[in-house]
Amino acid sequence: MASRKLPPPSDEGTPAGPGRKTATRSSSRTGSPARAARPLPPVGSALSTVSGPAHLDADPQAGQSLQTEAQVRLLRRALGTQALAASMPANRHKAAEHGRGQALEPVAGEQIATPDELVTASTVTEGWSSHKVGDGLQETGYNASNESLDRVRADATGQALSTNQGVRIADNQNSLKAGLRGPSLLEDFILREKLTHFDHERIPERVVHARGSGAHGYFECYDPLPDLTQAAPFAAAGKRTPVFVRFSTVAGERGSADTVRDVRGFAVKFYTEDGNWDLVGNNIPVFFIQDAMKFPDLVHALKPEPHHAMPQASSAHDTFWDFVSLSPESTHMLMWVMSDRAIPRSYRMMQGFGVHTFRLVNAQGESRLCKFHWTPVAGTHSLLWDEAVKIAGADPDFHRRDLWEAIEGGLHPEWELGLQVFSEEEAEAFDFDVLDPTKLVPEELVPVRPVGRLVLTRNPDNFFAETEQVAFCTAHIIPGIDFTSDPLLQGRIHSYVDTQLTRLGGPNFHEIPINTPTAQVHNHQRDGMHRQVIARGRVAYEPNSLGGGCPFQAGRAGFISFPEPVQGEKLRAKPERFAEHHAQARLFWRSQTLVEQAHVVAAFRFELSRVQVAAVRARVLSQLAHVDTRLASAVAAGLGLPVPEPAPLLVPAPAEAETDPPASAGLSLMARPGEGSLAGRRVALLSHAGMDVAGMRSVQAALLAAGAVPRFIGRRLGTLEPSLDGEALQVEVTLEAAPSVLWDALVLPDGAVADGRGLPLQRQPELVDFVRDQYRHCKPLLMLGDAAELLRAAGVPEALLDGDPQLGLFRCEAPRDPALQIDADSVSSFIAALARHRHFEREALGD
Ligand code: HDE
Repeated sequence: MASRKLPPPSDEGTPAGPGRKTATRSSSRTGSPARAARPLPPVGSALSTVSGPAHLDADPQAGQSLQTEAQVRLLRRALGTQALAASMPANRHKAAEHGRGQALEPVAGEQIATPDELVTASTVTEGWSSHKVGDGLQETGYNASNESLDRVRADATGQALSTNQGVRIADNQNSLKAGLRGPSLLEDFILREKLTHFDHERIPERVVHARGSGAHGYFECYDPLPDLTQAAPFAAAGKRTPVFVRFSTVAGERGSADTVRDVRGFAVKFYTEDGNWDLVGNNIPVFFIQDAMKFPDLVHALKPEPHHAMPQASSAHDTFWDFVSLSPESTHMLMWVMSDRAIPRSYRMMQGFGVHTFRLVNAQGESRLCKFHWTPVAGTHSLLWDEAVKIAGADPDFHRRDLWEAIEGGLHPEWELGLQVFSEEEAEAFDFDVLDPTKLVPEELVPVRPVGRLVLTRNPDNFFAETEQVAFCTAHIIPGIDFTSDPLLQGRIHSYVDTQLTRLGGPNFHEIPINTPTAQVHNHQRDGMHRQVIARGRVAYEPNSLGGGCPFQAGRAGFISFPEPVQGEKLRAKPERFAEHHAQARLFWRSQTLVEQAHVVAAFRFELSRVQVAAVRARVLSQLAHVDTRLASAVAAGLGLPVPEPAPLLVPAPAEAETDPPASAGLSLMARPGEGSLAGRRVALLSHAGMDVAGMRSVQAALLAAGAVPRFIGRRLGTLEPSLDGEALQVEVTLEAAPSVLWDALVLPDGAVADGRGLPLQRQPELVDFVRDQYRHCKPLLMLGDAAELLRAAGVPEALLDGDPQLGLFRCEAPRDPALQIDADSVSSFIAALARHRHFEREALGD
């Protein structure tokens, strides 16, 4: 039984809406004999759908002599329509379609109010109600499909199975057969509907960015920015705009692993009252190419090679490096992609960038240029390559799980939005072109101004309906934001809408609930595959008088493109200033710490060692030689190659090729350690029979209080033998289910010398490996009591090569008497070290 009580359906053709009277001959509307003496209006024409008299009797009393309610309503509509059309004798705004002045100051369209809703309705029977059609009393001028997602959220609790036509299914186990052992019958519509739907469950995956995860949340503005932009999200301090955000990898297919080396997508859909604004960015502020014309080539080179469809989700193959080594403009981006930016620890711990230079436009029509930056409150942290590779096997959903778990656990991921705002004149003075998407604007030239925060508060109900069907389009902008002529951005304005036509099956993808704006949608676009909206009325064109001119153009209240002066010849070529390709790659290299530089070298070595064609390797090295000789020689050494001559510069670099500044601190991952919280950090509490449970429990409590996610991990699930203090412990997860790479830190219990069966822990290879990997991946370790023994057995050195004491290894005398507190100082030092993420000083740099 449906829980919502609806009024009983009325018979077709019977008016039942409030205030509507059933038409009978005795109805007061049908008139008294005295009234019947009045001349009958041309009711036959009102009842017809073609042609009509030269003049309609506009006598408001005319309807009183009619016989039925339908006649009354039809005539009422005909009279009202005539009056409405007559009130617009001409298209007064035709002149406003011409000339520059009109473009800058478009007029608002003419709007005529009609006192009678029926005049603009599709039918005069819209008030004839039933469960299905409703009572037709919807708010005129309103589009109910813009309501919250609740309107399409379905809940089957307490409901019987049904077909898609709502017929209840008696048996969901057996197909309909001619006899128990006989063939299935063609008439089994239940089986056929089920199989047919299943057969078509998949839609094409995104051409790029196929693998992703999304979440709902809000953007909150710190201070209004009326001087800069009229964009709705920045209108008032504390204003919250709902958002849906999708993070993604680029190269891999929908089911590929999260932790591959790749750029990450960072796409934000703002549902503003002025329409949807999509800021479709990446976690790297620059791109491989400078012109949309090269995007299909780039992606074809990056994707699995077409003959054998390998490798999956990896740039470490010949075609990618062939392409980029012949495209020196990609050198800067390659530096970022070979850095640890391309293997983030979590979506929550990476920056986001709009990449292109955009425009902000204020209400006075003044414009400034702008770059968008998202900075994670949790800081920028990455995995190590060895870890990323192992995680891809241990948990391919590592980033998806992390995001989901954090949000479900109430640890709402947060980023600060910052703007770099500058004028066209300032941009002219830079030694690069701001329309070139392979260049960033160093923060030393233009500081980042914080303007608001993004908070993710809610996971989607359904991955397909929301995360898969969400359609981000760079063309989705709102008043206050505008494009620049960046030739990569210009191509994207086309591509995103276009790709949805195939992926989401037609031009109505904006009606899929996750894509519908919260702003009202009214236009004359009609029909097409999967149309949802039932547009009321007969008018689907503009100008019109029959719909009272509605929907009318908004004039100054609508989107007005910034009147950027454009002139010149029609040319297929790049600006000369786009020819410089290495200065910002060098800026990036110089701005990295030694550890980060070592990781960049290792990544180039790895990728190029997977390449088979030696000439391609050499060509990459000849590009790196332009960036830095130390970088080029370190990569060359790993490949057994000599340091090559720098590649000839086929296009002379512009004179001002040196970067200003020579280094930019903010380009290092280490520049943003975060606010020091442990939110969502996973800590393994190693457990075995005979261990000291009380000590571990107090560490567990301290970690939980700090926001981390500690879990007891052991060789087997189940209850451990009671410990010395008699406390039993449930193992929560096994070493197989969650190997070392899935944890941010490790705590070893007191009593580590042997497990309850007397088997020395040192002789248990999986434990030794676990400890070794934790150490190798520079993670903090806390050892209670005698646990240091296990560390020694795992071959973990107690001091660094240069004799410095180890950082990130903490010892703590755990009292076996549960009444005594564990050494709180060691635990807090361990927690502080965990917040710092890693102890890279353990890594032996060099070679
Ligand atoms: Fe995209 N890109 N892209 N891209 N892109 C797509 O749109 C494209 C570019 C980015 O989570 C596609 O809906 C062209 C730069 C993200 O759903 C497609 C060019 C940046 C996402 C497309 C670029 C991006 C996409 C594939 C060069 C960073 C995922 C499916 C002119 C600023 C959005 C889809 C999501 C997705 C085209 C370059 C970011 C084919 C033609 C630069 C985050 O339309």
